[in-house]
Amino acid sequence: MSDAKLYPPTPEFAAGAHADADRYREMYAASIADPEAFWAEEAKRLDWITAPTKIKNVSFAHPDVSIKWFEDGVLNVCANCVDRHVESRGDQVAIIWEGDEPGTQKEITYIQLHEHVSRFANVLKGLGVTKGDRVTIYLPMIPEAAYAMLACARIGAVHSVVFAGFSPDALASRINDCGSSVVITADEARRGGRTVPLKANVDAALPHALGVEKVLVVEHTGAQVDMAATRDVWWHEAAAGVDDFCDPEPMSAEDPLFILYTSGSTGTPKGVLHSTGGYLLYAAMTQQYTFDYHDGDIFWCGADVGWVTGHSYILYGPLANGATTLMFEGVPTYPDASRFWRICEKYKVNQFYTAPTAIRALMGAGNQYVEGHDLSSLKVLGTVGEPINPEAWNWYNEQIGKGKTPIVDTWWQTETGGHLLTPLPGATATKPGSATLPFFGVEPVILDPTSGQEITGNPAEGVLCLKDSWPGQMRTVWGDHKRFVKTYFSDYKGYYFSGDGCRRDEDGYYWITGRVDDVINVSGHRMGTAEVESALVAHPKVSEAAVVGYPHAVKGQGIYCYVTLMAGQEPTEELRKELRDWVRKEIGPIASPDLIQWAPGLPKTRSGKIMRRILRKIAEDDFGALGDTSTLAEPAVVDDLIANRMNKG
Ligand code: 6R9
Repeated sequence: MSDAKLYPPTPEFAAGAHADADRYREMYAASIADPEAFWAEEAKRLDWITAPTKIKNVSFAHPDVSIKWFEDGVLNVCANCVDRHVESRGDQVAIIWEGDEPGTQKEITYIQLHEHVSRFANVLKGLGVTKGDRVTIYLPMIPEAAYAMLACARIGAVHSVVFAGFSPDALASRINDCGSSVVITADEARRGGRTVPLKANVDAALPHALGVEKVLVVEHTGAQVDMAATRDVWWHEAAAGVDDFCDPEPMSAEDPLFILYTSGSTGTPKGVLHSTGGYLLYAAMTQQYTFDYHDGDIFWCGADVGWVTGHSYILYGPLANGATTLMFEGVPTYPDASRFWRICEKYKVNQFYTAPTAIRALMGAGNQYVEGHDLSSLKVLGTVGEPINPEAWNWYNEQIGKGKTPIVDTWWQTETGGHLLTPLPGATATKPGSATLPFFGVEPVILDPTSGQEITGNPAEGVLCLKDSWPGQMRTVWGDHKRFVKTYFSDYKGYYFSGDGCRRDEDGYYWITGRVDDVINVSGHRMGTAEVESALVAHPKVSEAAVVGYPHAVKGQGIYCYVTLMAGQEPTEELRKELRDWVRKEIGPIASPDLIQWAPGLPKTRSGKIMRRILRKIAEDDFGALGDTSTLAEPAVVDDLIANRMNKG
């Protein structure tokens, strides 16, 4: 694919950009040659209470793996995102909020943000929250989500944001894992003209999360909700009784900033822990360079704050840089498929960042939804979350970017805090479908999955690992450092293992080929197949289940479930629907099965291991390539599965 069409930056764009090709090369070389000097200099972009003198202290090879950046530095994340802008740009809008219903909007200046966040911090203190405590945030995409996160950072509490689409069970397990005693929620969320009963979900979760002492409730839709007398507190009532001044807590650079749960190939979701100094620095720097962000730009990241993309590129990165960041409550297709473009036009958005699944859905809706909207303010377009297919890339480029707006395909993970592979819009000639080249300080390597040896030279194909640390890297799995070491550092000693397969072409460009583990990527949402399986087998009529991904035109991957029923159960359409609803209830709507195939048996080895490789091939409609089936205990099972394969959704 090295012959793929190249889209170089225009000379005009390069001339005005933070980095052109030469600058990128120089800075990249410097960042690898002397990381200490490079990052000591970059650290100056933050306001430190005590500037760091110890820059990097990392060992990937140590049996316990230790990662520390700027360890003797002292700072406060909220002061960096809010207070320091109050003097220089206090009246500038910090957050533009666009509600689900067209016509509902708010603009919050840095001065106002400072007041809201300070009050929020004082309310949390009043509820007994102190430095190091964990606070679970289960909120819709409303400004209060930003206030809540920044308020935690202000007082040194560790936030754990749980996506508002997760079920009460998923919420309870995340509350329990990190031991939060306070939950922040709203009466309801609003999405695409519908409402989600968030407070009722919290009420349903709390009998399974007994450590919660206080629930702070934001009034959003005004719906009637139950309030438990001693436990539940209305945010607006509590806020009326506190001061709008609250000193930011001095934090060590290595103190935890937040926990964010993410799916792996085994077990329950992991609490990815991010640090204070390194994370903020990396989010800020990537937001500036990857999107070529300049003062005064209107920046829109269309993710949800429940995912890492929302943390780094709605909140922390843009606000650390003093940007105007746009927060959108709704969905791309409500009231119709022109919503994104209407918002871009309305606010004269300069940088727009979304997921390939949204681009594919809007492409499918037709160009009439784009036509007639003035998109001339757009300077950079971004994508994230999954590989982007060239058709979607071309549509984005032609219809939205009008053939002259650079597209940055950013590869990164919850674990990485910010972009690791990405073009810089003034520096990198792009190729549709490639995340191109490493960001400053990032050393990607491709390893042979069998020998674990680095494949040098081009082209190369194998698993993607990182040779050394970058400041935004996660520090541990909350409460389980052993799991951190085992998940990321044990398969390939001395490297961080991403879990992704990757190809490097003749030009040294990286092409992500997808996960090599049992993680699937559905509409840019990451999910462990094991989580869906355990939800299915929890149903009384299900005896066994195996879940794999399959190619899906809009979602990227769909969820394909093989289900074996308990003896005597009838495989009916009603039961299919019941199982779909069951999984939605157990995990949330994003985990809803696309296809359920009744399987009288699952292909297993003689030792009883399910042969997922075969199930994946059947789901992909690739029967010719089933591979070695000699270890199957009952080969006839496979013939049955092939004969009854479900049609693609
Ligand atoms: C930020 C985020 C991480 C996984 C990652 C990979 C996939 C993300 C991608 C991409 C191809 C891109 N992924 N960006 N694949 N091209 N530009 O998405 O974090 O939810 O943790 O998912 O998503 O498989 O390993 P997270």
